[in-house]
Amino acid sequence: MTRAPVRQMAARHGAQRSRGSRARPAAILVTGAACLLTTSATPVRTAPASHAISQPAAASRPAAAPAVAARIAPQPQIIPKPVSMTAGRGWFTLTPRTRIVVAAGSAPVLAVARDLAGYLRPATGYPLPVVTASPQTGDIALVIGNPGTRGIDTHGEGYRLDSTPAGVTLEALTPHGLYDAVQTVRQMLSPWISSPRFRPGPWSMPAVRITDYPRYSYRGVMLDIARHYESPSAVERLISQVAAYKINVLHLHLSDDQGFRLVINGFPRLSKIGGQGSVGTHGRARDPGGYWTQAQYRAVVADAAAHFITVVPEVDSPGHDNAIIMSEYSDTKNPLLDGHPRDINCGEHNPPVWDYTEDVGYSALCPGSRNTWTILTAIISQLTAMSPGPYEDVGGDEVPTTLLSQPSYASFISKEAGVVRAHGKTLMGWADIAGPGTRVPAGSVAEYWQPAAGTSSGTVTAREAVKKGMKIVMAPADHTYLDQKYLGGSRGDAPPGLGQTWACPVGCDLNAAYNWNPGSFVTGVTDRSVIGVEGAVWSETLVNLSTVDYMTFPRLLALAEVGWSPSARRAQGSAAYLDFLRRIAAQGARLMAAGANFYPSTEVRWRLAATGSELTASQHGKVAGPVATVAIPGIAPDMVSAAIHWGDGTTTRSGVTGRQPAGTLINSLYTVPGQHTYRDPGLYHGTVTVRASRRSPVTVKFTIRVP
Ligand code: TNX
Repeated sequence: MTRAPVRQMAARHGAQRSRGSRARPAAILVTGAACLLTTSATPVRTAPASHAISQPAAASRPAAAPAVAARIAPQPQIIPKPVSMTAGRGWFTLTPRTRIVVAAGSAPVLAVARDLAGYLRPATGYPLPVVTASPQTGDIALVIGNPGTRGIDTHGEGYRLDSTPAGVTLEALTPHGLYDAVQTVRQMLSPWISSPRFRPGPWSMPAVRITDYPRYSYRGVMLDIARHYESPSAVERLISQVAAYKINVLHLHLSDDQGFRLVINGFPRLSKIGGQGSVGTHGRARDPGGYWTQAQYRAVVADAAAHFITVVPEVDSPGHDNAIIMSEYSDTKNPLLDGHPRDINCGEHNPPVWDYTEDVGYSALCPGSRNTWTILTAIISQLTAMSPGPYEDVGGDEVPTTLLSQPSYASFISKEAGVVRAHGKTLMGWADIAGPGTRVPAGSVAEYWQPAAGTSSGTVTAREAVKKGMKIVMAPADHTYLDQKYLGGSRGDAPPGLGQTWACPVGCDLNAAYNWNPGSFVTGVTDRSVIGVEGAVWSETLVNLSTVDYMTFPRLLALAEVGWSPSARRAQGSAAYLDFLRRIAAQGARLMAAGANFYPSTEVRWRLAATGSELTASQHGKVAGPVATVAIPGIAPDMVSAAIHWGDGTTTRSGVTGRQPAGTLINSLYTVPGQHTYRDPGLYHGTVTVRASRRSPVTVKFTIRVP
């Protein structure tokens, strides 16, 4: 049975701050600006720098600029959009003296403070000591207290962020809330803050008060490491990327027809044999697959936890199980089995055969086989023991009635629900597990995947789930399946050669990911049942982390906002969507600076961002090197130009250099190459103005030391 018919069939059928000691705003601004200006050895001949992101050019403001300091700061471009944001006056600027301060006695808060320091140190080069002390002027303080969200924020992730020129206070009920606040802080700084290497700044964030808490407690990304293997380190990279947008669940799809990715004690064949394939392997020559040891799995779970991300493990059953069947079918000598494990196979082929295509719906474990339950119980008991989160996901999707009748499927799920409960976990699965006849505990979680809205027949599983007292994670494929093409059919072919179209015949770009409401998508399924949303990264066509990133970003940012921010009228052309597009325009540079691959969606007018260099000339005053680094997603280098003002009265023109956007690879950051000879020694302050068509030009400073 092929994929499309099966899916069509399924579709049918502060507490108050106690920091009175801080100085008044303007004083800090004057200090910061003066400090930068006094390093100047020669007169500065520059146009004032401006920055693509709403960040002040602290260094370019004159030393005595109280009028500027008192200006209402521009709103920061944050995703997901905070619940409330009130602009203050002036900016807070990180300096080499900034400390990150926590009150005595809380290890988890200290850990979050260290995370913040870890995020800010590489690009700023500042020491940013984490200290247990009372906050002073210029510090960032992390406080467990009452951010004013108690009662409305039922998930404990609420926080308040107060940024003034005198300092920043993050206050939350829990360390998780503080961690969320830290992610917001990162986005209030220039996008270059996410660079792993030193950038010259300035590091200013607008004065603002943010009060924020999530709409849903479950904001997930699902990664399929079964269709194509991903290493633990690749998954950890993804974890660090998604944590920045307050994603708090990583659902790992560990097993499917083409691969089983985890060592299970007592069943070494599951990984040794089951771990070898991938979609498109064609005899395993091209992609040898792979599997994780249990130590590696634990390490990923711990890494996720350090990012306040809960891992939801999934071993799909009773369908999508060919890798299990192929591994155990002839495991006749296994003392844990009864000598004739071939009775686990209820699939289309007997004996079973490998199928490395994208087909689904041809495999099933037999409900009546003791061996089936021995194997599944071992898997569930080992997975639950290694997974501290509340959920154990049994999959349960897409088993055609030609393989298992509905009663037989229902009794399989009911029995498996008992195994999960016996291991102390909450049952989770695709919404198929809510289907006719299944007995599942109230409070179990159904993940709704049908690309069907309203009352259409595909929506029935979601309503059945509600009737059974289940909670719902909304993942309708036409809004959340991140393996679907961005553009398809008559609208184009992006990305070329990658991605599926079954749920998105003309593609699903940001518009699809953003413009829907999980709480009213299916008639009768409201926020009383919905606990969140998930973006599903199915990997039939995704062969490595770079392609995973390309399909995941920027769409996951839209889902992160749908999952976190308050309900709004989200539709093509709506104020909410236009506002989102403006804010996401600032995220391209951030993703690029962090080294993430992404699709430079044509729905976004990606902002041009640049950062200047600090260079040293030769003894003879000669300098040759990049004077600035430029982020301009999706624009080829020959469309970008720069004018370099060397700070000694001369100006030269330049292009930029770097890798073109190609296939499924975003263009690189570009650099502006410069060559110049200075007559006199000194410290020169130059500026570079970068232009690209239909983008606001950006001017940044650079410095050159001439010995
Ligand atoms: C649906 S719907 C699947 C996966 C595929 C994916 C491809 C559902 C729960 N499963 O098996 O990988 O579509 O888009």
